[in-house]
Amino acid sequence: MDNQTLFAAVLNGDGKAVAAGVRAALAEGVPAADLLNGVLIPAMDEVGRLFELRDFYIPEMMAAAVAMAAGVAVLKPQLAAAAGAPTAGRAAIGTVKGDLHDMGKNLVTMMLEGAGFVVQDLGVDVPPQRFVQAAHDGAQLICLSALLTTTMRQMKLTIDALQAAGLRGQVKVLIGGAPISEDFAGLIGADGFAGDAGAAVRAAKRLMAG
Ligand code: B12
Repeated sequence: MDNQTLFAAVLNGDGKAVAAGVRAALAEGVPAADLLNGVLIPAMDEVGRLFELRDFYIPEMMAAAVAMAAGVAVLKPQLAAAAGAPTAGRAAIGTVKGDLHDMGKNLVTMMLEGAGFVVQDLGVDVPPQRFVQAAHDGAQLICLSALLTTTMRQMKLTIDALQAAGLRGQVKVLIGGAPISEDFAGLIGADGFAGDAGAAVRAAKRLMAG
């Protein structure tokens, strides 16, 4: 299956074809990161574009997400192995309150685990107090994901809640998600931002080092 067919299979929400296509490409020696960054993620960007144009509605967007997840599941062992050597560090990650998008978070989780972090995945729609609890429980790195402009402010509320609980000095806060930028991270007082899962690992290591 060529890249175009794989791309189309994600758009069609055909998880079986996506998993088979990814397996075949890996067998041909295509690097896992190329399949992820060159085909699967661009396919989701196209889904977002079609949704904006109202060519796609929620069911199509959902089906494409499930199909992409089927491909990511096949890539998981290789992506994790490529992430690097073990590093000490305990992280907690979640998609902020009001936000149900979890694929970016799951990829970041996978890559952090591959890099040797012990990661507690708090899931989606996570209220600030849940992150505070994770910090109480010993997480050194709090990772926040948001995909909606309307939920970005939950990141600031989470940082405020860590501050109010007296834990802000003990943890580093790393944020990401499609609408998030370095500037926004600076604005709300986060310690770091990363635009993709590979960069998230580099940022996490940098934050743990100092
Ligand atoms: C799939 C999808 C859905 C699926 C989600 C399924 C799931 N299990 O996640 C469903 C159908 C449920 C959905 C629902 C909605 N969605 Co939606 N969705 C998308 C879509 C098409 C893809 C998102 C995705 O998974 N991308 C692939 C992943 C791998 O990329 P990523 O999340 O950006 O993550 C990467 C980086 O950002 C970064 N990263 C992510 N998190 C973190 C965290 C940390 C700590 C770090 C360091 C890095 C990092 O690393 C990741 C890996 O490289 C986007 C369009 C887009 N291009 O983003 C719209 C999009 C995000 N959705 C949108 C909207 C409007 C909605 C709805 C409000 C629609 C509605 N009317 O109901 C609902 C909201 C539901 C809710 N409360 O959350 C809009 C948001 C617009 C805006 N500006 O706010 C978008 C942009 C579509 C569009 N173009 O209009 N959606």
